[in-house]
Amino acid sequence: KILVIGASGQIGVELTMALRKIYGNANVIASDLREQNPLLEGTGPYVSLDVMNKEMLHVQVIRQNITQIYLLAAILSATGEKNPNLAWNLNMQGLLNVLDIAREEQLTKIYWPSSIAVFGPTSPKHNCPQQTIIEPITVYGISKYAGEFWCNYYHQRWGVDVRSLRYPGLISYKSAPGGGTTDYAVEIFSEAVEDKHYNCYLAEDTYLPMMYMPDAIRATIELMEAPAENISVHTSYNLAGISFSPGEIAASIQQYIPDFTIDYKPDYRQTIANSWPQSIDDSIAQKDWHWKPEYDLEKMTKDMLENVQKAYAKSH
Ligand code: VAH
Repeated sequence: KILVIGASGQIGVELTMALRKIYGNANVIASDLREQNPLLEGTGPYVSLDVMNKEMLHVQVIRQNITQIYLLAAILSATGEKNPNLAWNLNMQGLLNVLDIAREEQLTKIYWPSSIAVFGPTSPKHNCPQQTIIEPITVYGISKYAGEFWCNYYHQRWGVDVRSLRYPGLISYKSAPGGGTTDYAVEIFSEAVEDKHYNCYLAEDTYLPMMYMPDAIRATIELMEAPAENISVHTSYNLAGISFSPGEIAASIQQYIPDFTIDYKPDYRQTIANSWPQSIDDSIAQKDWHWKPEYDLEKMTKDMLENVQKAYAKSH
């Protein structure tokens, strides 16, 4: 039985749906501090849960006979800079609570996402390798990097099978992101459809590593289903999809919406974006569990626009 923590979030909703498809609705319990996402309503069990409350979490794990946990509750990079203490406390304590319970209850597998935000200004900008200089400048990045070493520690010391991916910025239409620096690449689609205009908070040529959600979900499931002996990285795997800039994604949208316009007014998030690599080397994921992304910028833009337009037509 699987428990998904943070199931109402951008990744949580789609991962819960994908896991339910594979393992059966009743075997995947969605949980969140927030209300259940409407997309999950009626599709399977839901419990209200605060990952900071270790006792409550522990009781649920025992009561529901949980054997695997996917921990997706976190505060992202931009929100984290507004409230560093909260970001550190939630991102760290949440993970430690789950790892402790995994050890005590001998859970079979844990999933915890890291991010390309672990990298900092001194890391290589292009094809950033798995092992390199890592000096993050955001509290989110610091918490993810520290978390990676906690995962590795619980694996080495107590044999906890915890697996992790350094996600790039994720683009999706089912459930909105919240508080990330890469959120512009999601907002740009709804603004293009609704207003034919977008005010972008990053500069035109800010290249960042990105990925379309179907690829991210498939990567997660492929990693979790890989035989344990294939897993050579016990901190977190580099993962790559597409790299593009606001200027490039705007041009890609203009192929479908020719009168779409965009303005660039960089804010504090520009500093965060500038500190990250522009592209990622994920050759170890390719080698260990045969990772291969499916979506390029063209294919993603087409699918995103179709779905955002469909949702817009429905609500108007
Ligand atoms: C953020 N989307 O912007 C997240 C991500 C690649 C960064 O982890 O904070």
